[in-house]
Amino acid sequence: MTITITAFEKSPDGGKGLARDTRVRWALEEVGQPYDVRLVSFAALKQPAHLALHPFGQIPTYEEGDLVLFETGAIILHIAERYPGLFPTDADARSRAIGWMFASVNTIEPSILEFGNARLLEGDKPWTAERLPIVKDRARVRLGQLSARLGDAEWLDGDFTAGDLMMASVLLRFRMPGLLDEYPNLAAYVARGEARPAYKRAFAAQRAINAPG
Ligand SMILES: N[C@@H](CCC(=O)N[C@@H](CS)C(=O)NCC(=O)O)C(=O)O
Repeated sequence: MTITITAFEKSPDGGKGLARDTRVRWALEEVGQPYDVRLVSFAALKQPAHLALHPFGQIPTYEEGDLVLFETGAIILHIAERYPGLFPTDADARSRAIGWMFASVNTIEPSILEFGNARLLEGDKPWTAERLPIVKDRARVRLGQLSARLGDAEWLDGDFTAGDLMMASVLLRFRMPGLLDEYPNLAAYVARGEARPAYKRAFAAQRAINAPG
């Protein structure tokens, strides 16, 4: 069955892999599933045709036969359940991997989104200079906790799983403000993710659209 995902016609990050279609591409590359990409403009995201697929008018979406999904956590959970390669066979280990997927989007990602909003959307407000360091420190708390748990391990819980794929994808967002490099083990963890051939293919595919030539 053909898999079709949506991605930005022109990603605001210019192809640095931060747009969330990259994590879906990565998952599909890990499990060896081919996919088509439908590019969507910002205007089209908010039009009825796209809103029928994604109620919040965002990318990525995922279509496979009659199935339509939005939310990268749900999409990657689906891919990991349907195709071998991203979940351990042991049932408990699989549940723990799902736990890390939730942690990535529910515990770690909000802190970098809050920082981004404070810097970009509220950057001109009089309170920004005071608020930014507070928000940045809040992100550091989460990164510090994650760093302590990862320690010297290669991946979060044994072999690479969908939990690592999600976590490394989320952590990439902490690189640009310089936060990731404050935690060398997390920076190395992300680099291990980026070194995977499946990630490289996913990154190259999104980059070819957003930064051709
Ligand atoms: N929680 C959602 C977030 C999706 C999201 O924020 N997508 C961004 C691109 S990475 C988007 O479409 N932004 C445009 C908008 O919100 O108008 C997920 O993980 O899929």
